[in-house]
Amino acid sequence: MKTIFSPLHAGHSGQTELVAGAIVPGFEKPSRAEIIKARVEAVKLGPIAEPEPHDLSAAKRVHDAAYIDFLPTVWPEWEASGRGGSAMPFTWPTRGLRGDVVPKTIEAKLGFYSFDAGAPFVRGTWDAIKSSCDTALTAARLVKEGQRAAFALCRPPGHHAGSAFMGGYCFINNAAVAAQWFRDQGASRVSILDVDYHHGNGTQEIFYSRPDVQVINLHGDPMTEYPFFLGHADEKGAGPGEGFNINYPMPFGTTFEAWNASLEDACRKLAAYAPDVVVVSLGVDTFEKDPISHFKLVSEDYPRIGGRIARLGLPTLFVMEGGYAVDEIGVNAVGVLTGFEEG
Ligand code: Q9C
Ligand code: ZN
Repeated sequence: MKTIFSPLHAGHSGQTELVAGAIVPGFEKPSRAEIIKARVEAVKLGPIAEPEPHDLSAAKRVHDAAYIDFLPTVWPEWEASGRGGSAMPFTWPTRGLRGDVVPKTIEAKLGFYSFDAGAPFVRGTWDAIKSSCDTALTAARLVKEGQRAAFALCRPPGHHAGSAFMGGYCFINNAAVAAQWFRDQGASRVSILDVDYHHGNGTQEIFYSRPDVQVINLHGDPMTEYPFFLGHADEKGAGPGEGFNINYPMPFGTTFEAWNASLEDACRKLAAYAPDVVVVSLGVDTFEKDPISHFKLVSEDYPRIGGRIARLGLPTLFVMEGGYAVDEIGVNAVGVLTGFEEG
């Protein structure tokens, strides 16, 4: 299958994050995408091409226009204000505060458009966000034009970003933008299968009241795992979307055997929905050596995941999400893709 990749991701580099009370170098770093790209080349998965630029109208189909228009202003305003380090918020309009007035200070605007401090900006961040979205849309077009599958090697990832908020390393929800693009191109139904270790809270929020995009998530139980405030099994969709959001929260220590039982159930529900196309939010932070996660999948499990997805027999867009064990991220992520091609 073809891979879409943009070198512009590399400008989103040197971010810092807050971990257990300490400011540390970000886990979501450029080498992640470079190592995956090198593995795509090493196994000869297929050609690698750069994304075509798109205007922001596709992103604005699932995100608030004001939120998208804010993103390119963040770094210039942060820098002009004399602030240093990575641009990130400190204050959020949580319960008891006003969430209906956009403040004027850049740090406050970041809080207005975030749910955590986990999506830091540096100088090259906007160009990376834009190229990541373009990557998903370009790969989506390959699938629409008849390819069985395509790989959007997106960085930064997207599944924590909601209609009007960033967080968890995510800014634009690349998978959601692609899913909506398929709908706008004539697909009747689209399924999003999110196998990243973390719950894709942004994707769930975007499609929660809609029957035309099925959202299925396999993830660490939010009672004990980030993003904590969404991802429970009783979140099944609202109104016309009731029944079209499906969550599989799992405990720390989950091995492939138990995880795979959730995948099997998910694939049956997906097949019953009979979508025209599947968008896979592909995170490999389920890996046993992932530095921020607590599942126990091993490298041999990833091709089996790809094989099961292939047996759905549906056009499939893979969109890269998380995975922080950089030494094995190429083997694991591309393992899903080679498993798909052999399946
Ligand atoms: N103590 C994705 O995998 N963890 N995002 C924060 C701070 C945030 C993960 C831990 C994890 C975000 C796309
Ligand atoms: Zn994740």
